Amino acid sequence: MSNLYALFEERFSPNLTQSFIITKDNRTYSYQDLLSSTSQIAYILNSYKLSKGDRVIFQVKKSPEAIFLYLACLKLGLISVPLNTSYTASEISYFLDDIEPSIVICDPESPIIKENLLTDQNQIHLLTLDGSGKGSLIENLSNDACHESIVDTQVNDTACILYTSGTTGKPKGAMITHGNLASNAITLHQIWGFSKNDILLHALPIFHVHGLFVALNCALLSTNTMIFLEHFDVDEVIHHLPKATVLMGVPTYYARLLSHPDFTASTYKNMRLFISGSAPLLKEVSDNFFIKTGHRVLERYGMTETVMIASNPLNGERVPGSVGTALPGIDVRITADDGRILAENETGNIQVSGPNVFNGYWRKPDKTKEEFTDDGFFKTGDVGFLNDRDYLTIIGRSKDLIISGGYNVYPKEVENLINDYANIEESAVIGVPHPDFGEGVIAVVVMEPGKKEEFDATTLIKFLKQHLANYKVPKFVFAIDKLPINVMGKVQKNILRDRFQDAFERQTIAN
Ligand code: MCA
Ligand code: AMP
Repeated sequence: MSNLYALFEERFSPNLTQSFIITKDNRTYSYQDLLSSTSQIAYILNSYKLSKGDRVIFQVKKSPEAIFLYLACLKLGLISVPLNTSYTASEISYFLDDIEPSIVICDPESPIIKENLLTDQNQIHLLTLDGSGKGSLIENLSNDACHESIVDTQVNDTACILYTSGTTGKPKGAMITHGNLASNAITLHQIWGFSKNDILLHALPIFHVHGLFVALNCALLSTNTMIFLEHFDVDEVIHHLPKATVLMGVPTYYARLLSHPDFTASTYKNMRLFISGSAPLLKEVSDNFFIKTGHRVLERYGMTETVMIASNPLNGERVPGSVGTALPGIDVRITADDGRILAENETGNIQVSGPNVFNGYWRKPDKTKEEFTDDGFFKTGDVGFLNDRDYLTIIGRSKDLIISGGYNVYPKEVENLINDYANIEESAVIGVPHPDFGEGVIAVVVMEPGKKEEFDATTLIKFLKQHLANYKVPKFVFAIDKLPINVMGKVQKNILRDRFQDAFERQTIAN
């Protein structure tokens, strides 16, 4: 049996009275509650006569019930497709067409309902689940209607599809298997020293690898208790942190904690481990955190397509600026553009292979092929080097990607929309230093000849907000006469990044 849910159930069955989730308003769910609610939701899903491999899209707020829904899908061998709650109608329409779900479960406020996105789709069942755990998915649950058996799956069967964009701006669904998730969870549980007594403060969103697979799967495998916050609110996190032993977050979390006056020694008195990932943790933040708390934040590295790849050690030297060594059983290598494998300390493309690497992009075999080398290594699109102790340092990306507060923004997707907007000839979307989000998104546009006077950043931003999740929308738009291009006709974004690098600093000063 390779079903990930079976692995979890085997671990928590002896500890059913243990608390699984404590919410911020002190509702407690035990592992017994997890078991019953998951079986009851599985019963409801199963009543729609779904088959292994059918897709279930959910765009729901964070709640314990949303976790039980994810677990019920695992249990039935259904493929979960969680969507970011800030996606707009146009973004969601693409996913609905691409994934062909059998069931969609969403918040009553989702554009799926508000903008009737399913009216033309045939045979898609629609159920609701709101942030308080209520909705049509839940209202018919009954203690007498449980689906107990776990569908047998193979390691290569897809458990989840998570969307990630790319250079064309069109999102691709990464097929993550039961085997990927199980091997990663087992490894992380071991190397980060999780035990039954850990209490994980979970403030991450649950529609990405970090919150759903790294944090949740580790907790499930260790039968941990999670303090479960709907989102990262620094005051709330500080309020709950004294009860926790582990926190996982993006670098913005650590920068916000550090600059909060109430983040004092009594707040982190029980903490054993602070973990950071999804974006580079600035050395300055890592050092200041260490000076203040005596804790060196453990930085690790991953991707949607590979889940976790490398980590600094629990015991041993945690090197600020490095993401540590490859996880056990995973190969990381550095290559030149011609494929030659590089020696230690030489900078090149980071490639990875191992049981963590996904099974390809949903219905995109050509795209999948492009991202793998002939000998089966996945091309991460990140650039870095390995030192003489095999510690990996990421120094940049060959892919055109901005990471803002841990969320990925693919410039092409934003540029495509801007270029279609009235009077704009061309645009470049870039990431520049942001004091809170690490990188912040800005756009640089060139107006059509004779239309310079028509430039209006406010209405353009308003238009973009209708089509894009908020975090992708440029915080500023600047108009210039001409984009810098190289001899190949490609926009030189590095020149633009230099020119606008203090865009957010200027704004902070202006405020
Ligand atoms: C919110 N806004 C953002 C971001 N978040 N803008 C840019 N980048 C962001 N990340 C918008 C809001 O909509 C709002 O817009 C304005 O910025 C200010 O919002 P604020 O209240 O300050 O933000 P927040 O609600 O406190 O959210 C910040 C956050 C959040 C807590 C850092 O972005 C977050 O939870 N990030 C974590 C993402 C994550 O889990 N990534 C993991 C991906 P307006 O003013 O217009 O309303 S998995 C992954 O990357 C790999 C595999 C890995 O290695 O883990
Ligand atoms: P995603 O597409 O959301 O899976 O984002 C994956 C990308 O996030 C990676 O390819 C890296 O560029 C970046 N990333 C994740 N963790 C780190 C880290 N610790 N340091 C630097 N970049 C990171």
